[in-house]
Amino acid sequence: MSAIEVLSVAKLSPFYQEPLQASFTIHDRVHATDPAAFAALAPRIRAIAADGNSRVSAELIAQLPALEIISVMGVGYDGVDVAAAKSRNVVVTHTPDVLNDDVADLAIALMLSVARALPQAEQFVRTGQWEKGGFPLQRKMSGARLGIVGLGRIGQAIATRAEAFGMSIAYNTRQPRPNLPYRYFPSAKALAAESDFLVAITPGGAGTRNLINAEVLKALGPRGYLINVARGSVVDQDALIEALEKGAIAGAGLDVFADEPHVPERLRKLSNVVLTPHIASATQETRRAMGELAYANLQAHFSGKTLLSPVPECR
Ligand code: NAP
Ligand code: 8YV
Repeated sequence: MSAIEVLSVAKLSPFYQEPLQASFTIHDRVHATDPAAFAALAPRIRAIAADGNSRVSAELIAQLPALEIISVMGVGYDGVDVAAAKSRNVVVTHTPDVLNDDVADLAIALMLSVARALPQAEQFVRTGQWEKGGFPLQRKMSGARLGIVGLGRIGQAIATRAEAFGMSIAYNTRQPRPNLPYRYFPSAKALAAESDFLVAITPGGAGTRNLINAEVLKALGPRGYLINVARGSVVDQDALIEALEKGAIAGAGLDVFADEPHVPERLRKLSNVVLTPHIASATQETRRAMGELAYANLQAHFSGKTLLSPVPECR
């Protein structure tokens, strides 16, 4: 298959890059680094390899007349213009399910970290402050009220873990899930008002932009924590910083940000936040599984086999 030419639009994980290189001819980010070379090879590109943070615009798709498939190594594909792809019969695939455990684990870790002030407690020991007295009391997570905005694959994995912490679980989605044993709220604001911890785990993109806004944060209130493991775009970041600075909410655990990898200094300076660099799926095991699935989708496509995991719009 090495004659098949693939444009990679991100610095891909070796778990995706290496099998790709063994099977296809890869052009690594040429569209961004060498427009002249890209113009020459664009007519031959039959696939795009991307990750969950990649932008694949209608403009890029339009420049690739032979494009057949966009395979994203990530479950989120909000950076891909799926409508533009579909209008050209280009199929889009992603990597659902294989990362549910890791992302749910990190959501729980952020909840515990921010409520129990784990980064500060760790520093307290390292800097010798313990010698001078005990660490201030923090907030109990077990038994608290958890609100999940987005009860899909990952949201349900978070709920399962939270059950073991004796938390009462409620959620908000556009469509209620009556088959699940959790209380439904028709809006994120109504859910926030009844939550101690509010976890955002929806897709990103236009449909969820600033879903968690100033009103939702106000409803969450001064004893409430926001956890965002979805996309930075899901939360109004300016409103969040203001709420954190004023104590309108108790704190936040954030894995994703509005303009990654840039995190505003105002946010970085706050002590009531725990910040991680978009690492929810970043374990060896899970990134391997994601890379294998992203690669397997390309292999299946070019072998005439059924795709393993097309995005819902392309099924
Ligand atoms: P999924 O199974 O498709 O679940 C998405 C959930 O969001 C569904 O329950 C959906 O329900 C709900 N939803 C969509 N739009 C909504 C809205 N406007 N208001 C309320 N709920 C809404 O997706 P998943 O596999 O759980 O992944 C979710 C997202 O997590 C990904 O798209 C990605 O952005 C993010 N993620 C982040 C990381 C990270 O590294 N931090 C890693 C993996 C995934 P309805 O359709 O009924 O509304
Ligand atoms: C990674 C993610 O950032 O799957 C997603 O949607 O956000 C993460 O798993 C990324 O996609 C790794 O390629």
